[in-house]
Amino acid sequence: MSTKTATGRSAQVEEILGAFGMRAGGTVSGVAYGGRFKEDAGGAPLETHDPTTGEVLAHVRTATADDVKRAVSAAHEAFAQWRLVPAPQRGEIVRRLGDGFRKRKEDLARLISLENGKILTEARGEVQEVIDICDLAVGQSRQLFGREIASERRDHRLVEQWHPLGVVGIISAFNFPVAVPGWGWALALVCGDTIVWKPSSLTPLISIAAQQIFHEVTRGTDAEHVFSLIIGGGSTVGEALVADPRVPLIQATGSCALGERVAIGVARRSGKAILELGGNNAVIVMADADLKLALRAVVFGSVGTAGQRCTSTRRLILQRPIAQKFLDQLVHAYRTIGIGDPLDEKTLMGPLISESAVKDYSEGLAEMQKQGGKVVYGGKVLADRTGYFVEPAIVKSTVDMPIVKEEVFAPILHVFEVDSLEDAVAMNNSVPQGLSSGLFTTDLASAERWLSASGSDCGISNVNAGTSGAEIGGAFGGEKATGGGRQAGSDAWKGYMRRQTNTINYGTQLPLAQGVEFPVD
Ligand code: UN1
Repeated sequence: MSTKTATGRSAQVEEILGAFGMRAGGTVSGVAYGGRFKEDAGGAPLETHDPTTGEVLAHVRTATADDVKRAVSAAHEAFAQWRLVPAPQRGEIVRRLGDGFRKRKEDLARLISLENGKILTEARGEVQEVIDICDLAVGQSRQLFGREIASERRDHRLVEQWHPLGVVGIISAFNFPVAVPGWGWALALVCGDTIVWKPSSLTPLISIAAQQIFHEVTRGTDAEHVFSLIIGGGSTVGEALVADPRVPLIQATGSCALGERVAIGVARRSGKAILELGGNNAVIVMADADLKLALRAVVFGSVGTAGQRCTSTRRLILQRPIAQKFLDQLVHAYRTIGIGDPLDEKTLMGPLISESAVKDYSEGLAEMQKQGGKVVYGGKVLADRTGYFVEPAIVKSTVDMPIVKEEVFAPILHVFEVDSLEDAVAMNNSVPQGLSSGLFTTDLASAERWLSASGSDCGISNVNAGTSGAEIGGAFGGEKATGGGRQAGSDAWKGYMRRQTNTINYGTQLPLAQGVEFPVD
């Protein structure tokens, strides 16, 4: 650690953990159901690390497959009552949840910065994202409506309504330890579902803190038992959750490989999945673009969160006339990025999450070079300090490099040159993933072509805005290998409910649809 003395740092760590009743080197339970933490959880012990120093932050008691069964049973039982609570009253609980996060915003942001390594402003933004989705869900709780459809039969009414679905399993990743699962909590709860949450084992303390907020907010209410936490490995806890037929929906965020396991596991029992998997997001900068705007968006997209967002910009496609100029400006901007302690307000890039993430970065870069990529900036692991720090890297690549089709979850940006918008769009669409994309141009026709049916094939497609940092009001998710799921705003709530079509005959005859005659005396 370069910016603080060891003692200063330890005091800071104690203070951050202390805000949630935890202490450095202590042991905490990562299992909670039925409204309380289980202090005797007996799964494999887990250590969580401070990515800034590499030191152990705390030890966590994890769930066994039996705990998962018990947590699902508790959630299943709670569902029987929770689904009967009027939706706007469920919304009231979610309003209090949002207020709970508002009250603890700074404490939680500091814990996120500590355990996840993202810089403070982004950590605050992440907690804000939970608050925002709670606000949205409160309004939504009064708007869970179906349609009335014109019936072809006299004296008949054809309607659809939406009912609570059941227990929702939420599997979330380290990179957005509260915002992305928060999209699920907020919507699932107003929709009348109960939740069993399996967060990433890389950020257990953050999820324990979130669970505490949940307990504080719901103690003594109808919602006391609706939210469970099961920290533990994917092969025990994750698989048990995915396989449980009492969990009709799994919301999962993570790699494409994880998504495949979840999709197959859930399909085996005809469950539903909302998947948000890998991205391989491109920004295209046309020669007529406002380059200043584009530069800021590309730097935030590629270096922000140390390149560990699913929406991080991984490919930069430059139109040839401005390519060299833009690349020079980008390299210049990269040089000014302060890398260091994420809790220091001046830092723009914190550490990667783990030693294995550093390995993926180094191996990814080595493979890119082997395949013909040229590193034009960065590429080094910062060995002058403790923790998991690397330089952000820019690599001049070619589309025929197989690794360009993969999501390397690290701050590495591939740069390409193209002649036309058509070539740029084809390049954007040439990877297996389809999450986010952005075009920078001042030409209206180019912008509209980009957004048309033959433009970007991604779930998120922007004009003069980068690939990351979406607002919660829109539906979030992507196509192809990204999994096709949609979360957060728009009508994503429908994914957390079951639709029922109702035909009501208020007449004295029984006319059959499609004109079928079936006389019975
Ligand atoms: C993710 O990285 O899994 O759009 C989600 C964004 C954030 C969410 C990222 N609002 O970058």
